[in-house]
Amino acid sequence: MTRTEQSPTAAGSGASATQAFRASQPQGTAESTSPERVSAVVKALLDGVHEAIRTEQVTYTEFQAAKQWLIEVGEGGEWPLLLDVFVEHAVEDVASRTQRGSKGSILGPYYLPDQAKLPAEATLPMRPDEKGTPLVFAGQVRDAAGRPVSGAELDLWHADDEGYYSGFAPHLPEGNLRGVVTADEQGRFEVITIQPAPYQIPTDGPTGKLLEAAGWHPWRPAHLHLIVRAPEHRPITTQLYFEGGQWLDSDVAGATKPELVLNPQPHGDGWLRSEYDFVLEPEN
Ligand code: MBD
Ligand code: FE
Repeated sequence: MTRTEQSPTAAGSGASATQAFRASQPQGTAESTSPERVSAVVKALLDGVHEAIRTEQVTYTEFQAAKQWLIEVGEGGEWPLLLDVFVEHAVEDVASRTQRGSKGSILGPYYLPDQAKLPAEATLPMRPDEKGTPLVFAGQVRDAAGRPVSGAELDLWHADDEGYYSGFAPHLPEGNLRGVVTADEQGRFEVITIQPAPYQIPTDGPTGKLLEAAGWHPWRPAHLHLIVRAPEHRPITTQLYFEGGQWLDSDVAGATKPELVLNPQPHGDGWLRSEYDFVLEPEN
């Protein structure tokens, strides 16, 4: 076995994230963008780059270092990680302007489709000795008029107690801490899982190298990822954080919102329980 197969290195998770992203993309997305649109967006982007170069009086040495680093981002398969950490929150901001249901947040690089289908009361797939504080996550999905959305789906995924995601860290079983929960007739769900740890950007890859070079910390606060969907409703991609959690005020990915913070309460013998309700708006 090579090192990347045994331990969750940047190269391992980066390559997997690139593969997962490619597999998730419908064909023809780029081809369908009009020349006018490409021209407008790329011009604005380049204007921003040129402006930064002039303002900061960027030197040839710095320009060539940047080129070298960008090549490494591609070679390490870290484009999904880098873009989701530093750019996606602005795209989500634009998308959310037309969103009236529950607040959304960024998808990030570690979503995997087609996970285990689970009933409304379920335990996420986990190892028999899964570490971490047990957490009951319960709530209800309603529509904009306050009616329960029967049979809504919660596609749920999160890191383990060491901050690693299954599918992107070779020591974890496939599908660990991932599942698609179908809510009951009342739109209710109750899921048993464990509280995830904060996530650290791998320090041994180009994204980590940039963070270190800039003196920025590499952390995201602990979070649950969700896509909540139901027929004829606009799906919500979101994340939920934990009250008092470290890095909540300085998420490296800039993806926290005050509405997305859970406040879990003690629930029996060392367990936590948290409730969160979702509101889905009609499609279009
Ligand atoms: C994550 O776990 C994540 O959610 C995002 C957005 C970026 C990097 C790692
Ligand atoms: Fe995440």
